[in-house]
Amino acid sequence: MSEDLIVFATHTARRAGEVLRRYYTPRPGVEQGLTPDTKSTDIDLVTQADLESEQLILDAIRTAFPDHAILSEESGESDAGETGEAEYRWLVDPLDGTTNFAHGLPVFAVAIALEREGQPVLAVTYDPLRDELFAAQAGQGATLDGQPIRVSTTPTLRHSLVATGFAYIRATTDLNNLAEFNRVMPRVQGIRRLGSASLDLAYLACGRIDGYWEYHLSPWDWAGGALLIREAGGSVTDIHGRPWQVGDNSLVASNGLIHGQLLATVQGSD
Ligand code: 2AM
Ligand code: CA
Repeated sequence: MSEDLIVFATHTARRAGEVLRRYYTPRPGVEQGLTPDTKSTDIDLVTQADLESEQLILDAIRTAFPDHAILSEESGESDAGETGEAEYRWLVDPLDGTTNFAHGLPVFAVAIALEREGQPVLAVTYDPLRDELFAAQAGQGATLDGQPIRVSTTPTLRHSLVATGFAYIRATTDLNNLAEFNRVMPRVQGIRRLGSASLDLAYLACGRIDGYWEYHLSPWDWAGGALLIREAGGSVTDIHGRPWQVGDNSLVASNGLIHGQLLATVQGSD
């Protein structure tokens, strides 16, 4: 993996984070020029910040790597080249934690990942408010602000702090994660619902939390975090325990030590 790619991704995520910082309003009652718009549902908020951050990232990628494909949260898929079969594809979430952002909750990130022939090979997740930058390259470990990170060594589910989330389609599907939540809750030290999947996974990679599960998210929410965790020594599977792949509809991640227990509890097979 070229050093240029990680330098590019880091620089671009920081610039996009600057955009989010500029638009972020910690006191949402006070008008600061932010105009929340509505997308598919009234809780799926799109903001100007989201679109401007995305534009910056897409422009940067197209200029630097015109033959790479891009899959981005707001713009969808854009193929590069004539065949539409690029070797590299960027997965871009210009604002992960949109609902938090729109409410002034300081928990959101820019998430940029790169796949090569369908496999995540590079990840950068940047929290612009804490100025924390998580990065990983396949086979080269994961870092937080340049320092190597590892998953936790918590040995049992009972002592674990875990995170989950409830996708926006929760009102229209039976797979709304509530039964799973009920099963996990009494068996762990605590559950957190941060509202930013990319930060959940980055926090798992650096040992702040021990486990995570969620359904129904998109490749850009998960791909970079999955690489961060694997490179930090953790496990990332689907709900059935198979190695997680881009496109899967569920993701269970852990420090590895609690993976069997967490899977069994989420599945209800324990
Ligand atoms: P977002 O802020 O970019 O929308 C919260 O559980 C996490 O779920 C966030 O990372 C949020 O990303 C993501 N999310 C919620 N609903 C989603 C949906 N319908 N599709 C993709 N991601 C979703
Ligand atoms: Ca997202």
